[in-house]
Amino acid sequence: MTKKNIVLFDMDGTLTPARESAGIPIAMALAELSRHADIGIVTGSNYEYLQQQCGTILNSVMGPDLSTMLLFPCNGGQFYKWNTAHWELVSDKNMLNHLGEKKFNELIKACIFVLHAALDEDSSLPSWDMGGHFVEYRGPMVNLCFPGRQANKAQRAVFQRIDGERGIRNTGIQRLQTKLKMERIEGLELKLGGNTSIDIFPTGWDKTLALEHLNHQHIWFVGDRCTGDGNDREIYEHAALSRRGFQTESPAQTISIIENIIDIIRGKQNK
Ligand code: M1P
Repeated sequence: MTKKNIVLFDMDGTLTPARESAGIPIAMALAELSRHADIGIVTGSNYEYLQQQCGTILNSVMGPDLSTMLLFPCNGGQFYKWNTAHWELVSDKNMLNHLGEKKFNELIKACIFVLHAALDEDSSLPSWDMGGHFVEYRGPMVNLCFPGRQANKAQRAVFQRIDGERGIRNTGIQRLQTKLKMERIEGLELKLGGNTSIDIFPTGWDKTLALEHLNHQHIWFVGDRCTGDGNDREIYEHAALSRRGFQTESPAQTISIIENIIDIIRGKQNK
């Protein structure tokens, strides 16, 4: 039987440090939570990153019962359920089909243009070390990553510092918007999902996509980027309408929020 409550979590900055692995304390907190509610992970990242970063939660005896868990990579554009011994892909949105091949190709060209423009900006711009794989098509979204998806931790840190000083990604978003307008490509959202990249997806394909797959009575959400242009904002606002939205600053704070949610759910169950 479906539980009444599901608690959805963002991944980077909420369950794990950005692009790093989850710790044992958060896995144990989720194990306790799974006795009271179903659990979902809703991230802008793809399935491979989710498995990589959440190994401690998903593959350890200390983690939650997997039958209580749902995975929503790519903002919920993909949906995975635990099926006895493996994660089964239940639904997968396709941005290429949605846009059509011609517009999709123009979008990829625009991404490459923006990357070039950032690097050519001016000769005084300090360059960042670069890995490969700068434009990643994930099915439900495209990710444009300035230091490259294969950049290592040190390379990402250098880019993050320069981006903080010069607003490379914000300028990238403005340039991309102008280019897309020139090509008459409408209906796309551009978001600073993580720390080094821009997520690009059709309007409405934000994290609220996950809600389409849920029939729980109470939906809770915990994320770290819940305001302004943050990629948790839309789903946070949905949960906050019924006072079930929580903003966190770190995985350590998320553990306290989980304890609080368990208390609230248990309090209601005992009434
Ligand atoms: O935190 C979610 C984001 O994680 C990565 O961002 P970055 O590598 O730029 O820090 C990406 O997977 C991004 O798509 C995702 O939204």
